[in-house]
Amino acid sequence: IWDRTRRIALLGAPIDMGASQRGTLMGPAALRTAGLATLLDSLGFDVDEYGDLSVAEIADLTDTPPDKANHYREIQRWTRALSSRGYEIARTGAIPIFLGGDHSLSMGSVNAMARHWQERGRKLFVLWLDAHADYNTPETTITANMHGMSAAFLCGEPGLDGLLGGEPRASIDPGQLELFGTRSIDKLEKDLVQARRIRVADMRQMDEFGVGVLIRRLIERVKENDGVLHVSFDVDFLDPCVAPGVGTTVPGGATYREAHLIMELLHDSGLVGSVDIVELNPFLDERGRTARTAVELIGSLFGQQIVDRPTPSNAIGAGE
Ligand code: B3U
Ligand code: MN
Ligand code: MN
Repeated sequence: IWDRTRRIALLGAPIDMGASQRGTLMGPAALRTAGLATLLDSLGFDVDEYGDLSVAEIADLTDTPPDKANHYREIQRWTRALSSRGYEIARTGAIPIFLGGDHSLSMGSVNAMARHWQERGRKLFVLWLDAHADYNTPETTITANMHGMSAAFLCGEPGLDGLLGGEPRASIDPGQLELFGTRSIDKLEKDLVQARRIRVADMRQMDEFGVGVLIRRLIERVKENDGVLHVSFDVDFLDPCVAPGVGTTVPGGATYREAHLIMELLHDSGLVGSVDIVELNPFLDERGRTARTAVELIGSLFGQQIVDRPTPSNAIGAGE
C-alpha cells in the first residue's frame, strides 16, 4: 500500500456516547494539539485534514432501538456518517486515520474500509489493539455500552442490524479479526469469541512469545491472503501507567516499548491501510501525556525510526 500512497487523511469523530465515561469527544482535539499532523508531515506524508465529522439531528431513522444498546440513536447517526465519509475518503487513495472518540467509532470506520477493499477484491484484516474484546452484542452485554460491541458488529453478529441506517454493510469474517492485548472479557463475550474461533493474543501470549513473534505471525497471515490491515488502536491497550487518559484502564497492559515495537513492525510490513485511535479521554489525562504517547506511536506506525534501517527487520533474511 505504501509504495503507492504517501497521503494520509485525518477525520475526527468526537463521539462519547458509546462509553459510560464522558470526555472522549475531546480526543480529536487533543491528538491534533499533540502534533499529529506535523509529525506525519515530517515523515514525508501529505496530510489531508478533514476536520471533525458532525452528524445531523434529522429524524429519518425509524427502526426500533434494541433493548440493551445505550444511546443507540446517536451512535447510529455517527456510524452511518462515518461509514459513508470513510468510504469516500478511502476512494481518494489516502490512508485514513480516524480520530476518536470512543470505540463505537469503528463500527463505521471499519465498515467503510471493509467495503472499500471488498470492491477491490482484497480482504480487510483488523488488528484490535485493546484491553477489551469489544465482542458483546445487545444480547450478551452487561453494561449496554456500545463501545463494547463494535468488534462483534463488524464480524456480522446479529442484534444491531439497522445500525448503518441504509449504508451498505460490509462485515468481515471472524477469521479476519485478531484481538491483541486482551485482558478484560465478560463471560458470555468470551463464549462468543471462542465459538467464532477468533484469534486472541492475550497478555499471557504476549508474555510467553513476545509481541515480535505474534505480530510477525499476523503479518504473514495477511500477506498469504493478499490482505490489507486496519489497525484499531484503543488507547487502553497500553498499560495505565503509560496511558492514564482513558476511562476504562485495566492493569497489566502493553508497555511503552512493546507498543512501539508493534507499530514499527506493522510499518515495515507495508500492509496498514487505515487506522483508528480511540478511547483517549483528555479530561482524565495527565498533562497531555496519553495524547502525546498515542501520537508518538502513530509516528512509529508511519515510519519514525531511531536509526534509519533500509531493510525492514521483518523482511525474510533481515538481521543477518
Ligand atoms: N466488556 C465491557 C467493558 C468494556 C468494553 N469496552 C470497554 N469496556 N471499554 C462492556 O461494556 O461491554
Ligand atoms: Mn475498545
Ligand atoms: Mn478497551
